[in-house]
Amino acid sequence: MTFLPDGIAASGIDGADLVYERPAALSDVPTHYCPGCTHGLIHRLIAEVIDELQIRERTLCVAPVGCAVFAYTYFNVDGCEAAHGRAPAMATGLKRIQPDKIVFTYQGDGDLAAIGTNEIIHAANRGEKLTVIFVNNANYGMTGGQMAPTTLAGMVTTSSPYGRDVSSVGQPMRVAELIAALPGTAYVVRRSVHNVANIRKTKAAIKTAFQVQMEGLGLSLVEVLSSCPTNWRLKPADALRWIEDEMVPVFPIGDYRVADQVVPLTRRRSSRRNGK
Ligand SMILES: Cc1ncc(C[n+]2csc(CCOP(=O)(O)OP(=O)(O)O)c2C)c(N)n1
Ligand code: SF4
Repeated sequence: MTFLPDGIAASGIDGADLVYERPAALSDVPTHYCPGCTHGLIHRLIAEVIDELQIRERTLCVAPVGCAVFAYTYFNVDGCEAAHGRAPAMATGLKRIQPDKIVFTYQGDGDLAAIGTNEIIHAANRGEKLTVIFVNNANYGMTGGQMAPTTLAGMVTTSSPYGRDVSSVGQPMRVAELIAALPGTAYVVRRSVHNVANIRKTKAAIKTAFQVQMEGLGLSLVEVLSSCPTNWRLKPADALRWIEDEMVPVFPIGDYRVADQVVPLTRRRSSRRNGK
């Protein structure tokens, strides 16, 4: 029997007409994310990629501390919960004892760029063969919207009520640029999910990042600009516009490290898209 949410059932749409299915790599559980939050969307992109690469049975997820703390319940893969910021260290251990597994961390900016800065920098420098999905929403979402290393200059948060003062706390940290400078990395890019075109590009980048790990090429990291309508005090659609207007100029979308061995992976996909 096809499960139809109440709204769709009431609309009279036949379940047989639905083509938008839940990826096998996502669990069938209710979400705890706020309405309009793009964490769930990013989860879906990762799950679609895991399905397409047929790696569900050998993928391990390392969940962070932050709004994605329950990520291990949403992905239908084996998973672990790491202490605040320690996901790359835990992932290193998992990958080293089971090199045939595909190990990814899913981390917010407070988790990765504040308390976990040390872990990510050293994992990248060592060239651990991991995939890191780094969700940048410019604040500490889960604990009430405090200032994070990625908070924009002048941005008001619960712990910077007069706006981020860069003369005392520094400029927003550009993680993709920072990590790309480390020699152990193979693929480091920044993407965004504020509109459909960018969502598609984000999915392609996540796929490349997993393929880089499958080929054993080095650390791959995809930074994703993500919305936090609740703490930004914006409606979901306005939050997406805020990403485009305010975040993208500070955190430019782009490729920051694509190692020579990774280039053929990206070419293969674009020639398939062009029907070659
Ligand atoms: C050692 C430790 N310090 C602080 C906390 C409190 N804490 C939990 S989540 C969080 C912020 C997470 O923010 P971020 O990583 O940006 O993720 P988001 O919630 O925005 O997705 C903090 C400070 C904690 N759980 N453990
Ligand atoms: S607090 Fe922000 S990041 Fe956390 S679930 Fe809500 S909207 Fe998403």
